[in-house]
Amino acid sequence: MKILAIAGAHLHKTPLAELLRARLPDWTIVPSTEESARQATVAACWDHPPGTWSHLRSVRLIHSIGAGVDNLLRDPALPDVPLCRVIDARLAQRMAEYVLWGALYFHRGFDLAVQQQRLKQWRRPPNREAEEIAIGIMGLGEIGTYIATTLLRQGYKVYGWSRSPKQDPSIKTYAGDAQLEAFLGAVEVLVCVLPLTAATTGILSAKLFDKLTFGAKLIHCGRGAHLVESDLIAALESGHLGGALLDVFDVEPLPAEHMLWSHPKVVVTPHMAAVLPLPAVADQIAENVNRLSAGDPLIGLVSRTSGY
Ligand code: NDP
Ligand code: OXD
Repeated sequence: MKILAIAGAHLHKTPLAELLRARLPDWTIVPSTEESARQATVAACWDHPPGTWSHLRSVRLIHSIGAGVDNLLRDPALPDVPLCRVIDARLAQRMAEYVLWGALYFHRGFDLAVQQQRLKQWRRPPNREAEEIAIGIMGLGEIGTYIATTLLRQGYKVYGWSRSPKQDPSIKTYAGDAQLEAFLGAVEVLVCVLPLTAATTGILSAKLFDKLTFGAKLIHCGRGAHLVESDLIAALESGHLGGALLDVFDVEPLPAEHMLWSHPKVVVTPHMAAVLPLPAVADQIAENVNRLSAGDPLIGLVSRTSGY
């Protein structure tokens, strides 16, 4: 049966179904909660509702509508069928723009200027060359490598950390837990674009912050659960961390009463670092549906063992 189910309450209000119908004219596109979705062989998901998999018992391909798959893998009922995620250079470019903005914000002292404006203080922040600023990227995958290239082009000194060793002549790379401390000690702006897995949950903690140089800044656009928020606040209060640009949170939307909203050293953004336009998402899902039918290799296939 050529039925594709869309799982995720907010998705039903978007034109995703129409975009998929235009690309897959011989497929029936239905919300995952409909009776006919029981026969669906493909599911496209973001924040799928509880009980999805007891309803969609015929799926042979599950496709995330974003780059991350942590919300899918967290579900113990997830069927053991190929799971794909979105990979797109435009998504990586948007993330790189976000990180570049953050790098400039801290490097050029806009953080200080904003704080001083509140106090009506006229004081020039130090003027430093980009090449003096060492930026470390945690996660050198599709997005992290794009960010590295963007920052290098801007003149920054770039360091990267990943699970497996990388051979990249343009940046200094570190791999695995054994080299994490050396990586952290080398950087003054830390960027997190890791996937959320068992190994990376809570990685942005006091233990990690202590290994950064005094006054280091954090740009976090991975997942909320990477960050131990109370440790971040303590590190900001002690001055060990000089500031943070945060795009992702444990609870999203960030609750109105959360102290991060008004912390003077924190910029809060609403999980906006990169949102891929739905036509691009639909293109990849349709491509993978056609590949599945033809028995061709799928794009963005996730490894269940590594969790990303
Ligand atoms: P990839 O799978 O392409 O890359 C992941 C990188 O993280 C790889 O370099 C991998 O190492 C590294 N990594 C994974 N686990 C570990 C570990 N335990 N220790 C060290 N390094 C590790 O993912 P993407 O680049 O496509 O996306 C990364 C994440 O960005 C997504 O999972 C999502 O959470 C986040 N994201 C956030 C968005 C936002 O708007 N805020 C938008 C899009 C994505 P190796 O190379 O060795 O495998
Ligand atoms: C994603 C995201 O994973 O938007 O695509 O966070």
